[in-house]
Amino acid sequence: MSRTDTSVPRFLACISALIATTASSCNRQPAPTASAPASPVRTRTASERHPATTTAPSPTIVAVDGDRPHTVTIDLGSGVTLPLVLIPAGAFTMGDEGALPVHAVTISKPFYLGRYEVTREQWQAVLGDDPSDFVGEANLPVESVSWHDCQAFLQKLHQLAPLYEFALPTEAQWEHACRAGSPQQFDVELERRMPDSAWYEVNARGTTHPVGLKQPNAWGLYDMHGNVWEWCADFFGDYPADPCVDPSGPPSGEHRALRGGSWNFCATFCRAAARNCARPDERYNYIGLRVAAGTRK
Ligand SMILES: [Ca+2]
Repeated sequence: MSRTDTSVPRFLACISALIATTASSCNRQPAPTASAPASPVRTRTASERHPATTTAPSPTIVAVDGDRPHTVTIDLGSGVTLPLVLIPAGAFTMGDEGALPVHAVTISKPFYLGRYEVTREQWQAVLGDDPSDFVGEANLPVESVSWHDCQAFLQKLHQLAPLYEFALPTEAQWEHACRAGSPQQFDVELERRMPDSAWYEVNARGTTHPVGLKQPNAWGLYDMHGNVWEWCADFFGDYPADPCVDPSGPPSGEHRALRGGSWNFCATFCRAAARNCARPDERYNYIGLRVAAGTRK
């Protein structure tokens, strides 16, 4: 598999990708990178975080639909659950005119993906703390979590539900799930549909919102567009030009990939193909996560 020029430093690659995905009507939001965060937010220390208030959960799988479940719901204890949707295998065209090169991708096997962004109460049920800047409803998406924080969450989640291997989705898995079978390359209708399908800078009123209030996509996933950016597993880097199967990004890098846009970004950043990135130790109140999972063999 060949790749485009990888001699560009990762930091510059990150910046250039953001410039490429920024429409002329939306060029006042700078990139959320180490040197230029996208909004006036801060990274909080552990001592500033909200104290733990939950006891140890007792998770079990509480709902399976059929022999090959379309959805599973994992019990995290204390009445908190984590619904997952089975995403089918399939081929799609990854990227668009703002995220080049457009290339053919095959996802070779089904996987599970969170129906919603991980919420404050789910994070607290698993790890016992609440790092979010925005407090209020328990089903607000968790934010102010680093990529490394997410690994700790996923590791603990696996201990609680050992039938599943939990991970962040790859960028390819995320975009496959976001497109939900749509062949459309550049979503020209996105601006029109955004108020119904996403919390973004036009309607979010400067804050996150409880998950699941907007219309889901064709595969039943909520808030794939907007609310909070979602960490992906991949190092951030240039796309391959050739067709590939189950791509997982470059082997190394300084930044990790982000997808989906957020409450403080405009519509073009919420495209299925739009890319962003941040250093894995950075925490911002517009970055959260969504869980991917496979069945353990
Ligand atoms: Ca989102």
